[in-house]
Amino acid sequence: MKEKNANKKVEHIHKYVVDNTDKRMTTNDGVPIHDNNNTLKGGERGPSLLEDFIYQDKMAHFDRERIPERVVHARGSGAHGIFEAKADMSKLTKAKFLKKGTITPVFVRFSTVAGFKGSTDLARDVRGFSVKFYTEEGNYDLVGNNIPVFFIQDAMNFPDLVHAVKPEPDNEMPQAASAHDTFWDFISLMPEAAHMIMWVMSDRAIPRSFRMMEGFGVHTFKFVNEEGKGTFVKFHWKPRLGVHSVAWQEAQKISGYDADFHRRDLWEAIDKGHFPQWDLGVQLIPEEDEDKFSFDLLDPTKIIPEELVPVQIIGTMTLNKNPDNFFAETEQIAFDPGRLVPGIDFSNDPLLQGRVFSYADTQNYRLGGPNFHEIPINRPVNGKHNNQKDGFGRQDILKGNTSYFPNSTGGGCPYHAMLNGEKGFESHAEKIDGRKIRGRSTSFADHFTQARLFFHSQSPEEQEHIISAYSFELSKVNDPKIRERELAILHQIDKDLAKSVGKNLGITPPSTLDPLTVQFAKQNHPEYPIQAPTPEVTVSKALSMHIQPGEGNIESRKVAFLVADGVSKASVDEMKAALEAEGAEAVLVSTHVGKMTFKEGDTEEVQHTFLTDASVCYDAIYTPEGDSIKTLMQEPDYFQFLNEAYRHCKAIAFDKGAEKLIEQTLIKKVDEGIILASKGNLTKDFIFVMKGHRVWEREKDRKVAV
Ligand code: HDD
Repeated sequence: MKEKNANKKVEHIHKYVVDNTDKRMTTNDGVPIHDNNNTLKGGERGPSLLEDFIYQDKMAHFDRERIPERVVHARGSGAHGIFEAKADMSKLTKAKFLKKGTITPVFVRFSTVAGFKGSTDLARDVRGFSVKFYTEEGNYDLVGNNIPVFFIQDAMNFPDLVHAVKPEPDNEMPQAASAHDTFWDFISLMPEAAHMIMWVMSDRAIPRSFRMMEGFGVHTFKFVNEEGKGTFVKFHWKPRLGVHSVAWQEAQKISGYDADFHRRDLWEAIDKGHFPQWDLGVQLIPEEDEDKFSFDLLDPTKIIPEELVPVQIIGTMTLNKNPDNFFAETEQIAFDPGRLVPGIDFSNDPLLQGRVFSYADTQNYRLGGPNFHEIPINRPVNGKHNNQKDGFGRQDILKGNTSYFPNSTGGGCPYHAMLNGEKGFESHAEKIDGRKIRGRSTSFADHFTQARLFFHSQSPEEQEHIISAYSFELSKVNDPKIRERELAILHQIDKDLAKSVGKNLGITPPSTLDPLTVQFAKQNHPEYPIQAPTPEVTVSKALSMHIQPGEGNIESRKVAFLVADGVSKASVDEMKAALEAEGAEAVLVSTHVGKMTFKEGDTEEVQHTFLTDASVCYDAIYTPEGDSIKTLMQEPDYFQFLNEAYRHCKAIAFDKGAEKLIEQTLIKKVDEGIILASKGNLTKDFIFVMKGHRVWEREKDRKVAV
């Protein structure tokens, strides 16, 4: 078979793909079904008969169609793709899939964390970024997030964190939201969460698209080379489309217009051939430099600023095929940071060490037992050979009478790699010498320096969004003591930040940490609070998402063309051609679906209307010229489109004759993001502004509230 965009894994699972086209319906045993509408009855109006095995076959399967959703990251979307290694890393790692020029199939799953499986894509939340590499030496899973740090430092706290953020246990509210008492109670008692929370309150937690977010392995891992030498490594995924977000008010509205916004965006992009790409970057730290920094490399609440250790690009991932079946692939894929291949190893990060148990354990439960490795999407492309046998759902038929090792009956097979002079996975032979303790290193006790670094690295507009996010979330908290406790933490990070949030909450921020916060922190660090070490950098450019007009690209961005019958085809076509030349997409939004007639007499089918769509679902807005302008003048929802786009700092273009519509909007100033045909080059200027993602300048004096 040669499927479009096939790779070794896609070919590997092809034998399991079922196509019902032209096939007769059968039971699960292959018995042809004559009538799939009626149960077997005693007489036309009579009772159903127990012997109706065809009904039972159908219903019994249906009754078991749901499996437990993931305890976290339940809501996700996935795609197939390939990873191409592009740099020579052989001095540092023996991982074969990282050998320059090697192409490895991957399956990626993006997710939100807190919401249930059917919750909105646009929740304020961390996004999961999991990649399964089907390498020639087995599956390697890089199970990361779109935020480079984590809430907690030790896996022991993970169930508590998740219980706190999930809907509250008595009334199961709220859904897919952290804005509630139990979450902020936990967070305000866990100062180690301060850094991650700052990221979650930033626009990073409401991405424009899965395709426009970074991914991070979070922990420090290890590369191990042929000689057994280790090098610390942090993994970064850098999206080719740039890192972009929506605004919080947009996120809330998008959830209503299209709760599947991110899922649809990924699916449609791949379907249309806009294959999303990420470069894989690494920060490398020689083992000798482990103690060189003001923070601990093993602490998952810390980044290594890119100014200290630059990110080197070592490969590129391209997602180029949608799954054939959501459940079989995206739902049943089992990720596990404990799946390593030779050349990559864990560090001693206590969060990572704890994860290694949890994932395999949860898959055993969620996927119904120990044979989840045999589900097609989870199978390694290089095959598996061992003496594991039996168990629920076993698929492989193990040949012969031998299922133990050592054996002579099976010729000693499957054999240990070492017996044949080959090499299997060998753990990095790190020297370990310590007492057993339940505790934490003092080097993990500085909780605020990097939260401050993040806040200070943001643009003024990004900082404003962070202030609004804290204000929104804490306003939803009912217990005033919790609000005040969190404000005390903010005061430790940045006094102005605390003051601004405090103003919105009607509280003066306390100047010292709450005694309860200190009491809990002391349980991990008896000497808490410590004197924070001096950081190497206080601002890091890589932490801000903001770019200048013209700086980014507009590939696959969606532009709403606001039209009605009588619109000029020439005006539509010219802008469309210019946008498509840059990879962007024009979508006609009109007063009605169905046939729309152009001024020139041609017609076009329209799928989107002012009723079904809103400007929050688009990146930029264009009003072409034509007789349609008269209709739009009478259309309140047209003005709502413009006002909202203006509020959210988007590029808005008007062709000849359309600019008079501005008078009826809330646009009071024709800034650089309002592009008029009468001033300059309409298409070029529009694209230039779109390339800056938003016209942030506008936030300063915008007075529009829609
Ligand atoms: Fe986790 C799922 C990412 C800490 C326990 N986690 C899960 C997924 C992602 C992450 C992306 C979804 C995988 C998928 O798409 O199927 N988790 C992280 C990151 C963490 C992290 C980046 C910190 C750096 N997780 C973490 C800890 C524990 C877990 C400390 C427990 C000790 N995570 C799980 C889990 C999940 C999971 C319970 C739920 C479903 C699954 O594993 O497959 O095992």
